[in-house]
Amino acid sequence: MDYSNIDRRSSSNKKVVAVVGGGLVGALNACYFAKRGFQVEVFESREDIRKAKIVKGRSINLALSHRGRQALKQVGMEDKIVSKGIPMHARMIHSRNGKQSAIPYGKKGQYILSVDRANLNKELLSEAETYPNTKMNFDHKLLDWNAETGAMTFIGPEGTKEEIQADLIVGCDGAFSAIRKQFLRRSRFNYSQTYIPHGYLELTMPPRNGDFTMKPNFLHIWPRNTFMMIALPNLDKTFTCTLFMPFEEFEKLTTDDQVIEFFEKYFPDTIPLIGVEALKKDYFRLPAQAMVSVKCSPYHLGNMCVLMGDAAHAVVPFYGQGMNAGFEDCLVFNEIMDQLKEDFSAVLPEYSRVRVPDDHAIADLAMYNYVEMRAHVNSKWFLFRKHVDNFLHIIMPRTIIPLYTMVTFTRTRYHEAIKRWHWQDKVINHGLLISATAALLGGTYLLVKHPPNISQIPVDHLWTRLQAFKPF
Ligand code: FAD
Ligand code: EGU
Repeated sequence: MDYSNIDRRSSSNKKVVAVVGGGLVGALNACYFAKRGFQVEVFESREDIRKAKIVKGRSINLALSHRGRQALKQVGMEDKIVSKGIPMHARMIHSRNGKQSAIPYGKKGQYILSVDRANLNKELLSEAETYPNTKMNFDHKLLDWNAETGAMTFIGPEGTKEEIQADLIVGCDGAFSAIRKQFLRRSRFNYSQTYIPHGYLELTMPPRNGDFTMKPNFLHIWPRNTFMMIALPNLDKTFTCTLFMPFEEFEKLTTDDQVIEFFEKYFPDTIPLIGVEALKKDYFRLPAQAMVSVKCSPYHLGNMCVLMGDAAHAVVPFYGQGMNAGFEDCLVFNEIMDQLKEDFSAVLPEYSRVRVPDDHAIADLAMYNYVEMRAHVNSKWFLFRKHVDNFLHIIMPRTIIPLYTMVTFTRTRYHEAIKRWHWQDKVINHGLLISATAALLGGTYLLVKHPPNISQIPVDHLWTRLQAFKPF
């Protein structure tokens, strides 16, 4: 443990920071503020998940990539989390006929990790608790807060109301943030939310003979346009499959037989792996969950409140970046705290100025990818696009960098990744135009220089030749 920062600052720094929400981003933020020596109070509406018997919540596992790892590293948590993650070096594309094709994410060392959400959350909460200046308040649900005074009202474990005051409120209370409600009443606060027509459902693929039933070090994908399934490996040798499908379609499948029929049509190779009986049971265990995209700005209110993670920007999961972006929020805020010497009245507006364009950019990218996948991504198209991307990168490694590479394996600011992507598109289109023009000119030159003697070929022969030339 590195307490050097605290020792240096704690004597002068006794400000109280209230972190509202003890989910992934809240728990990480608690570590960041505790490391700086603040008096940290975490308020979480649920009970302590480390003691809970059943943990309900969203997605069982998540893809952790570079941005998230960098943010964990800063509080000394990277190795601990990575050691319990399962590397995924490539995607495995499953075609309808059962064929599997692997497409690497990049070079050897470039992989993403499948991590268990509950474990990640527990480890971060425990890490935050190792700082003596952190206090955890579970079973504390924020009801409301006063944006004039900063006073927060919580419902405590016995149903009693508690009033609490802090110097800084950090809203990490997720996509339906209660902290954000006060922002909505302010002038010049922008807000938009969009529910996509798709829902998601999680299914478990059990191990067989104590081992994984599919190759573990891959992100398995079944792209079927409107329907899509993704599977990530778990340490217990199961896979968690996430089925994405329009709610309309979920509603059509009401009986066991319809479910099996549907899987036989679209995901036949998964039936024996999940098991017919398990599939029938799992499918109806929970209703399909909704996905929402939330954008807002600014992320701060005066010099006393700031939003991070899903509370600031819920994104659809089609880039595997929601948590990674939320973790990077903490890292960026920390960098600005260094630059501006922890002066909240300067740090908060600067954080909004720097971070809003990037979080909006990843929200847009995730939504764009959702539309793209739904519109025309079957397994052939997916394979083709990734091969083209990789090919262009190999022939022009410094000019063309695939978008997912910038997003997943670098800390290139999200909005700059988009800019660069548009620029690369232009370069590619110019390249194509130049090649086409050169081919046309070259071809014309050769024809002029060596004209074929058409008069010697019978007309009907020419016609059959022309017919044989079918470009489509
Ligand atoms: P949350 O995890 O929602 O945590 C918010 C916390 O606040 C909760 O603990 C909640 O109990 C608490 N809370 C809420 N209201 C109150 C209140 N009033 N008072 C007190 N506490 C409160 N991201 C990735 O990076 N990679 C992936 O592969 C990935 N896959 C995903 C797959 C799916 C299907 C989904 C839906 C999301 C996925 N995400 C992924 C996104 C990721 O789950 C979120 O971005 C991440 O959980 C955000 O963390 P958070 O802490 O901001 O919010
Ligand atoms: C969705 C749900 C493949 C976990 C986007 C790729 C995701 C994840 C992709 C979920 C896809 C889609 C990328 C990663 C990742 C790909 C990515 C999506 C993890 C563009 C637990 N996406 N996801 N892109 O490139 O950059 O492999 O639930 F199918 S990881 Cl939708 Cl890298």
